[in-house]
Amino acid sequence: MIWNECIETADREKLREIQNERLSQMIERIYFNVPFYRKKLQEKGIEPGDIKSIDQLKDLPFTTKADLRDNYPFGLFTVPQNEIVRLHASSGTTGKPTVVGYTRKDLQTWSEVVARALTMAGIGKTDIMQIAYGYGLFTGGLGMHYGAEKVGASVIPISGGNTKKQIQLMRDFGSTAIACTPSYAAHLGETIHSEGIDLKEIRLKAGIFGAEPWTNELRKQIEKLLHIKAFDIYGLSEVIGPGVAMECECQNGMHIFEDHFIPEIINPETEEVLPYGEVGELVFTTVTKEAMPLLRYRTRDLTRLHVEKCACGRTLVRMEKCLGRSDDMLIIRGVNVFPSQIESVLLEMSETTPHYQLIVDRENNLDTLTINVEIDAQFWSDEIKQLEDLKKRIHHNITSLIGINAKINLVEPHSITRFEGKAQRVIDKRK
Ligand code: DLL
Repeated sequence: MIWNECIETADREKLREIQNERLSQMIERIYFNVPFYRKKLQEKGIEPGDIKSIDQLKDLPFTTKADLRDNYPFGLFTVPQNEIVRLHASSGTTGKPTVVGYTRKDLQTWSEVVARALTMAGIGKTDIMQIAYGYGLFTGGLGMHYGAEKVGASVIPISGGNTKKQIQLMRDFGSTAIACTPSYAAHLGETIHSEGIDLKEIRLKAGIFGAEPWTNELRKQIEKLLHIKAFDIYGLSEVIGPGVAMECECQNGMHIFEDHFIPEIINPETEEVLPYGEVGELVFTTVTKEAMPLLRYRTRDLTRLHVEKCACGRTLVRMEKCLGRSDDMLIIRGVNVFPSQIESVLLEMSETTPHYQLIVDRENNLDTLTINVEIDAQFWSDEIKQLEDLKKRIHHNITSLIGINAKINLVEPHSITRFEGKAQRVIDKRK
């Protein structure tokens, strides 16, 4: 089923017309209402009436996370406070949070895109949906919540954490769908198994996982642990929250809701726009947002776009699973390493669990990488030889993929910290 057939399967020419018109209106809104944007546009000699087509996007200025911080908290809002009905914020690792505001219409847009996303995963009126993303300033909980209500599912707003209670409600209420981070889904699955709960008592059929990068290998593990189909959902608070893009049943990339969020891929160094199919940084222009529209917002997420029509019938562009964020990319002795590459290697091996930790340090002016790998209980052995063999295999597989010599530590089952929200797998001691 398709939630908004008219848009999701629209002819690309028709979609383009919608985008052109919305972009032109958006430029007008930000020019007249946000001093920051007026200045930036004037610096490029652009007047509101000049922009008539999305082909002109490439000539427009970018917005970065630093711009959001500089205008903290409400400097990029285009409407007065009395039109703002919700505020969210993402914590970030340093300094002030990034603030986002929504008008009533923005909240409707948000529910609409999440409704489209959930429909892609086959979720509707007959479903009981457990929302285990955090509720609060994080957009995950409330964002999914209103979309799930819109499709008519019975929503369980349990929020993140409290694993025992999650499992109890899952059994007692008969949840058929769950939304949480993929790392937490893996933890839930493992707990169900370690508690000896019969999977027949669990009615889950679909999981909506996102908010952090995850590999197809982790997908397979979660699907096996929970007997579900696992879907990838992408989003970021600055743009709206969850529901910027979502996988359909074909699972060959996430369809971007382009009538609201126009994507571009750029070379992060030269800022030049790259053609479909090339890897680069994802940039979004939010053409319908009222409270805080963003012009060419640099997400730092690395991926590529595909425009060919999908077998599901949708014509919306697809983005591949994120490789990672350019700021999560580790440079170890000059070699670029993404945590997701290491995850793929580890999870292709049956002996390891989806829990690992990367520790980067510097000794004698040389970068070092240590990987703590948690071993599945079935394979944890008292025999040193057996563990040594496993360690050698992991070392070999990782070195042949990333080309650097990592120190591998095998650690006992259940010894690596579990996260209820986004997992933190990298400790970079060089910083
Ligand atoms: O994580 C919104 C969200 C909530 C998305 C629930 C999906 C589900 P932020 O906290 O602002 O918002 O973090 C946004 O998380 O730029 C990506 O780096 C990463 N991210 C989000 N979804 C995915 C995904 C929410 N499916 C940042 N795959 C983004 C990879 C993701 N990375």
